[in-house]
Parts: sequence; C-alpha cells; structure tokens
Amino acid sequence: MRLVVTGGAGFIGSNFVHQVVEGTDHDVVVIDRLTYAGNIASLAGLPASRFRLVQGDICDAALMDALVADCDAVVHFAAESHNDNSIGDPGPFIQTNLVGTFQVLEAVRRHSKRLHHVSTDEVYGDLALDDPAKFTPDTPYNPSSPYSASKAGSNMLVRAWVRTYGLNATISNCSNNYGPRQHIEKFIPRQITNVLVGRRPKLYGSGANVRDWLHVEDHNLAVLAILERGRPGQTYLVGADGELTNRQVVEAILLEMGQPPDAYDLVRDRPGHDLRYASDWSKLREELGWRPIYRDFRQGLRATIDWYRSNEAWWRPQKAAVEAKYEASAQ
Ligand code: NAD
Ligand code: TDX
Repeated sequence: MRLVVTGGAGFIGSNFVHQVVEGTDHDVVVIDRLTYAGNIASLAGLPASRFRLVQGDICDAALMDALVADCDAVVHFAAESHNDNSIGDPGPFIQTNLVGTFQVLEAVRRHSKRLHHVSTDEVYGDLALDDPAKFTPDTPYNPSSPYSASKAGSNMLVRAWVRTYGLNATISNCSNNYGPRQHIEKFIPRQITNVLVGRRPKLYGSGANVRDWLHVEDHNLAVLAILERGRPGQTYLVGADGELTNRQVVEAILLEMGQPPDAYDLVRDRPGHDLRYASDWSKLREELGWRPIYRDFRQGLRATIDWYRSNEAWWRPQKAAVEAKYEASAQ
C-alpha cells in the first residue's frame, strides 16, 4: 500500500514510519507541520525510494486532498499531544485535533480511502486507584483535559463519518507509550534527561497516579494489524496490563541510572490530573492476534535510557526551554 502518515515526524509516527519501511512492503508519505514536537532527525536514514516528507498542515484542505488522492490509506497520528500544554493554551488542540481531523476525514471521504485514526485511552476519563473495572470499546467518553476532550471529539467525528458516509475507518485508543524519540516534555524522557543533566526527577502531586505503559513498537504493531485486518467502523483498545504508579516509574529510572531511589522532588500537581487508566484489550487479541512483545518494562526502560544517552544531540537543544516552561508553572 501507499500510506499517508500524518504526524510522522512525532514520537509514535516516526517510530511507525521506521517500522513500516523496515518491516513491510508499504511506501510512506509523511505529512507533518514540524511543530515544536516534530523532529526531522527522527526520520533520518530512510530510503528515498520508499519514503517522502511533506512539510504541511493537516488543516490545509487542498494539501490533504492532493496527498490523499494519491494513496491507498491514511494513518492519522498528527495531534497536539501534551496534556500540560492543553491546560496552558487549549487553542492549538482545538485547531489540530478537531479541525485537522475534520480535514483528514473530508479528504478520505472525497477519495473513498481507508483511514486509521490513532487515539488515546484518555477519552474514557479516569478510574479510581482501586477500581477493578477497565475501559472497553463501549465505555462512554468522559474526558478530563482540553487535550483528551479534543481527542474524544476527533473520535466522535470519525464515528459520525463512518455512520453517515460509510467511511472505511477504524479507531484505536492506546495507553501511555514509551520508547525512543519521545519528546522530553513527556514524563519518562523528562526524568531520564533530568538525571543526565544533573537535575532531580519531578513527580506531580504524591506520585500515586497510575499509567499503563506500552512500548511504542508494540503500539505500532497494533496499528498495523488494525490497518491491514481490522473490521471497518470498529474501535480497538490497546494496552499492556503494565500498570505502575508514577513513583514506581521514577524509582525504576533512578535505579537503572545508578541514583538513590528517593532522589526526586514532589512538585505542583497537574490540574484535573487523571488518577488511573486501564483498558480491556481482549478484542485486539482475539480478533487480530496482537499482544505486546515488550513484556518486561524494566528491559524496555533500560533500552530507552540507552537511547537518550546515545542521542544527546536529538534532545539537548530543547532541554533548557522545556525545563524553564515547567519551572514557570512550579512543575
Ligand atoms: P507527538 O506530539 O510526539 O507528535 C505529533 C506530531 O504531529 C508532530 O510531529 C507534530 O509536528 C505533528 N503535528 C502537530 N500538529 C500538526 C498539524 N496541524 N499538521 C501536521 N502535523 C502536525 O505525539 P505522539 O506522542 O507521537 O502521539 C501521536 C498520536 O498518538 C496522537 O494522536 C496522540 O493523541 C496519540 N496517542 C499518544 C499516546 C502517547 O503515549 N504518546 C498514547 C495514545 C495515543
Ligand atoms: O514531569 C512530570 N511529572 C509527572 O509526575 C510529567 C511530565 C508528568 N508526570 C505525570 C503525569 C501523568 O500522571 O506522569 C504521568 C504521565 O504524564 P505524561 O507523559 O504527560 O502523559 P499523560 O498525561 O498520561 O498522557 C500521555 O498518554 C496518553 C500522552 O502524553 C498522551 O498523548 C496520550 O494520549
């Protein structure tokens, strides 16, 4: 297939492009606006015969139309993706995640192409720390932050285009990803690079919030399986059954990096901070045979730490500005 990959210079999208070009016969055209979160260096080394980067905005209807006309399927990763940024300035989230997804949908509708929409478990809201329940594909949306509300809205648009126009689209809602090429504003790379530059890791609130960590390559294998074999119109949840408190994650990072396990600071909590996410991903396992390959979080974390150690040029230029922004909000 010829794939258009939106947001392919970001964390998950760039890993997806490498996995597709190196592991399948599909060719890729990336459309990416190269916001602060996009990094052209994440796409280095890909063969020109299989891959092309177009710098542009998914909100640009004419550009999306031209790109979609010339492909077999669209994999839609592009988004404003950071909860903390959405609390400070929601505008770009409404623009890219809602208006941008609308333009993707309209281009796909005009040209009758296949679409896979990449979304998050955060659309379902949060669970109490001791709640045995898990999100299922039928759980009603109940988002907490401007980010997750904009993603829930984008999912709603996709569902409406499937029902009203018969669009051949699927949706995945995934748990927290970790791995190489993740922007250092995010939790795990922020703490790894803090240790590398001699700062103490920063935990929001008491550090008791829980996330279900999935390696980015496993997420992308799920996206590929759904793209190739998923049933039209369906929603698939993607998770790892790897729930950890943020405190446990920071302790693991400190241990792996040879620091005392309590060498972190507790800082101001995120307003509206979701407590815990947990997803029932049995539909993906039973229908498409997917299951995570990275079963051992500590092993995946070690490889991720090694990647940030070995790729300082990739993240170092942004470190001071990212930390200055956090400091300004006491985080
Ligand atoms: P990211 O912020 O690292 O990358 C987003 C990419 O989209 C960047 O390259 C950016 O330049 C590009 N982009 C932003 N606005 C654009 C626009 N208007 N036009 C074109 N390109 C634009 O995000 P990520 O962590 O890789 O997340 C990718 C997708 O996966 C998002 O849709 C996100 O909601 C979803 N998701 C992320 C996680 C996670 O843990 N990171 C988990 C579940 C789902
Ligand atoms: O410095 C920090 N300290 C801290 O305790 C940061 C940056 C975060 N945290 C906490 C907040 C969360 O409980 O760590 C947890 C993870 O934070 P983020 O990396 O910001 O991720 P989260 O808000 O959970 O959202 C992520 O997963 C779902 C992605 O950023 C989203 O794009 C995805 O949809």
